[in-house]
Amino acid sequence: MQINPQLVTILQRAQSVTVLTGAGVSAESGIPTFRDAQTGMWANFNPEELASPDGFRRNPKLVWEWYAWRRELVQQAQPNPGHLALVELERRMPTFTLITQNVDGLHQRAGSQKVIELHGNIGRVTCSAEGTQIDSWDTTAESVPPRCPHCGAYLRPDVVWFGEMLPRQALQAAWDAAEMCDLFLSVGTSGVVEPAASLPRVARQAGATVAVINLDVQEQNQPPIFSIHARSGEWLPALVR
Ligand code: BV8
Repeated sequence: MQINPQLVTILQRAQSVTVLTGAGVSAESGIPTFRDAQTGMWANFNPEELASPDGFRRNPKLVWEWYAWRRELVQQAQPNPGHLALVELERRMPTFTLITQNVDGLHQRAGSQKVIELHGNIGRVTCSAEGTQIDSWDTTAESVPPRCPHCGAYLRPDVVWFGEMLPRQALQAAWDAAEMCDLFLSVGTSGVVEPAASLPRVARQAGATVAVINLDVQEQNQPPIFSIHARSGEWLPALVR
């Protein structure tokens, strides 16, 4: 795969690179993206309803089971060449920030050191009443979802649901990283979900070159904006080759 020579030159000259990833980066690890029709037993459910406080209030058991199914997929998944290329880019760049919307922890498993998780992590569980992280709970209990060992409220995945605020520090760090970079890469995201979707614009307005790498974009290279129709698992390794 050929990388646009103008982009190669920009990367070579860049002191600071910020990357935003979405579900498309994990798609090549076998994890369905949000916009893919839900597969199998979840085909009839709208992820934006399941991933919401109302959805959890309405049917905590269903939502807990949806996350248990996704957690299983994540545990069986392996980081793909796109994740590994971002580890190499982090090693190479004087200043590098990886911001992810993904909740699968695959960037950390690939070896990325500094990952800003805007939407939390499906591998962590919190008390739905106190918000405290819970590392273990009584798995023999009948209750689904399990109950908090401290207060008895339902446990929930440590992710940001639609309609919930993002972790303030993570969002501020992401905003700062967008504002101070020379090159901003948006990879494998439909750019629908706010406030993450605003980060490329923040970078552009601060003077950065912005490259969007996605499967549902038209190829169009008008520096300082590049739209690249490519698979993240092919394009990112070619970038760091
Ligand atoms: C907030 C964790 C302030 C959970 C996620 C009305 C009421 C309330 C809020 C709103 C409202 N209207 C709008 C909002 C704001 C809302 C929002 O943006 N809604 C959207 C749907 C319009 N945002 C929020 O609610 C956020 N909070 O704003 O708080 C507030 C509070 C109250 C009231 C108002 C405002 C919270 C958003 C966080 C939601 N949680 N995840 C979970 O995972 O279960 S978001 C979820 O979507 C995932 O994190 C996912 O990553 C993310 C975004 O999707 P993408 O990553 O882009 O994935 P997607 O499937 O969309 O696209 C994949 C892309 O990859 C595709 O383009 C595909 O072509 C491409 N692709 C596929 N394969 C490849 C590839 N590209 C390259 N290579 C490949 N191989």
